[in-house]
Amino acid sequence: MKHALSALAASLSLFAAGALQAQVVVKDPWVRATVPQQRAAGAFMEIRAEQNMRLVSGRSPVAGKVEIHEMAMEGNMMKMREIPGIDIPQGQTLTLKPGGYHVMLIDLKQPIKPDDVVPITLEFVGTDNKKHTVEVKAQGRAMTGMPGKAEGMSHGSHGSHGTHKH
Ligand SMILES: [Cu+2]
Repeated sequence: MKHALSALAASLSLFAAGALQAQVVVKDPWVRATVPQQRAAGAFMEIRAEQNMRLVSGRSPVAGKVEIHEMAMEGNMMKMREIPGIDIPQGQTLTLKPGGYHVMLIDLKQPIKPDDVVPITLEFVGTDNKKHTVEVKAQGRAMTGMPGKAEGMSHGSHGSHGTHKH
């Protein structure tokens, strides 16, 4: 009995240590506010990994599905496409931003308005093959007031994505 109790105490303190030491830290998550008829929206953020991590999937209560996308040149057009995951080396920060990697919320169940709080669950896999789940609350942001070169890359060429816009 004594052994069982000390084993329990040991596993509890291990658990506490794991919980305190975040292996992935997400900063400044936001989702582009939608325009009428738009059924998908890009989510952007900074992700810092304290150990080697791979972002592999996501989910959100506001979206039918969540994909990981990248923007890439196809011929002379900028297009986005789904990718299986993004590796983040230990100690590095991956920036998801317009014109680059992003998390795509698809089949939106409701419009996303500026200042909406959009919960997104991100799933990472570490080198130990363990899943790490991070809950973020992304803030809705309107397209206006978002200056930057990325904005100039028209997403009108998103043929395969229908009404998809970033
Ligand atoms: Cu996308």
